[in-house]
Amino acid sequence: MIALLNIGALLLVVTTCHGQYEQEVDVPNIINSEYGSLWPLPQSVQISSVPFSLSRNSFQIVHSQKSSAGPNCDLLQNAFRRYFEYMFGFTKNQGRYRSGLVSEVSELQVLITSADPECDAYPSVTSDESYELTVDQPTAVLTANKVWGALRGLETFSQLVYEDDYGARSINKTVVKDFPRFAHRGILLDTARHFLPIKVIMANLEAMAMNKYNVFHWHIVDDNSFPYQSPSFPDLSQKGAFHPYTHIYTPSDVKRVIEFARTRGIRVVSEFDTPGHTQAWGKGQMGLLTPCYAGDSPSGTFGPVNPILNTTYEFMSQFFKEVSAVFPDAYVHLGGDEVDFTCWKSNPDIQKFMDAQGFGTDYSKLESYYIQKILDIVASTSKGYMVWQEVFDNKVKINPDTLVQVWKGNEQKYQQEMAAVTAAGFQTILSSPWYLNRISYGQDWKQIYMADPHSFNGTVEQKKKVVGGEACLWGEFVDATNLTPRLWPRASAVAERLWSDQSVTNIDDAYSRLIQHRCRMVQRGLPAEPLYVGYCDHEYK
Ligand code: CP6
Repeated sequence: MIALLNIGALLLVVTTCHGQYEQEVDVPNIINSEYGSLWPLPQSVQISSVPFSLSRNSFQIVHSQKSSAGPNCDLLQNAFRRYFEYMFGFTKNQGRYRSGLVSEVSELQVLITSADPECDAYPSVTSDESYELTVDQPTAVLTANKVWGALRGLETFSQLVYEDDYGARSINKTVVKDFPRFAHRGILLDTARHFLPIKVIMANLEAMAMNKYNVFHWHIVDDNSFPYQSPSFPDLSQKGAFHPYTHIYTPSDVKRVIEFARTRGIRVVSEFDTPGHTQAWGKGQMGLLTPCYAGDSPSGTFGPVNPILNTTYEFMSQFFKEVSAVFPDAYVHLGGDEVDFTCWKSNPDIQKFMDAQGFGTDYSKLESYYIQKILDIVASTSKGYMVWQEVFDNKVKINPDTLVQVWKGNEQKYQQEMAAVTAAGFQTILSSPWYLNRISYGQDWKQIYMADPHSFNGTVEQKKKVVGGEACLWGEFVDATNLTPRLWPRASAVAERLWSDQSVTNIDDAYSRLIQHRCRMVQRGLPAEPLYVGYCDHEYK
């Protein structure tokens, strides 16, 4: 009898959510992963072939009696509810069919071992996200030092649950020991090229949690609009947003996003990109941008932030003081990318300043002068900072704890850059291979998946400076209508690279797990695009 049940379980895994395929040359060879639908793959997993049943009516997620967290930990209470619904909420025949299995898992006990579970804390780059999970009958146990590991473990537990042909839930006897390979696993969303309603941002934070991402890089303003409502400078959004009331993020919107992210173990790092990419700032802050000249007179157009005026730095001091209070994360992203020197070159006052400073005609020195002052301003608010790679390339003096984001170039170029940044002793995160705003025909997730932040020539010390990576979804061609399918499941490929062990590179195994993971995201309400030909089991269940 037991043997028969085991075979039944194996067959279930085989028939779970894989694609139907025809005889075609480039049709992927679907092997069935021994890891089921787990994504990203945990550091260590043993899934046995022994299945247990789970029933909506009797199963509970509870605090272990030994846990330092209890029912007053809202973060966990809400996570318990969320994951219970993910495990039981989608079946059409809500538990009407009983599993034929004898043994049942009736409880998942969550045990936080550290004296301070960090229930009310904000996640940080040093947060402990490790956890261990043992699934057995009658109780499964999830052990973590902090709530952050418990969140990751709940996601893993929910991914181990599968549905049999009758709609009954099952889970196999399993042991998982897990922790992230990189501490910084981010997604950049751009809310300036198109306004993204906060419900879209939250849906993507939810998707991020399903993929064990932990940083939301909020590229909140840019040339095209300024949707961030600043209490100190209300004109910035009043005049610089696409619409002064509907297309803005009020202080309460920002708070809600930060809290939604926190309860999923996700940091919110805001980016206020200067001195370039600032056209929208100019509308609400007169005199901030450099007037461009046509010959001897101002042309009426404006360039980057004006770096030669005291008023610029007075404004920036006040502005970043506010920002550092609004966003609790220990880091602010200060941009510093793609500064166009044309306007600075045209302006006679700038030229005089360049002469006086002895910068000659090297405008990157002027850029450095500006960035230097901004970095000092932000450092005085006791925040750390992230910058785009140009700031390093232009030899700006940056604090030793600065995080340099590498975004330019092909594989050879970005590997050289990673080597240079880490050789200079700075920490870095990689984005170049993960510009998900770029689309191309075919299965581009494979290249995304194979790129690795450690694939450059460097010492062990240098490799330790790599904190992680970020997938970027720039917004020129993206708004609420197409954001989710453009990002998912391609961002899932990045997620596994950043969470799982470096050796996890089997593309066939990944394909098998990823199509199931993508179906799960669809089932959980996210319109994630298909990887290739096929279907999801839930379509006919
Ligand atoms: N906006 C800002 C952008 C980009 C960058 N900064 C960008 C550049 C090249 C590509 C996509 C986006 N749209 N502020 C560069 C970091 Cl391919």
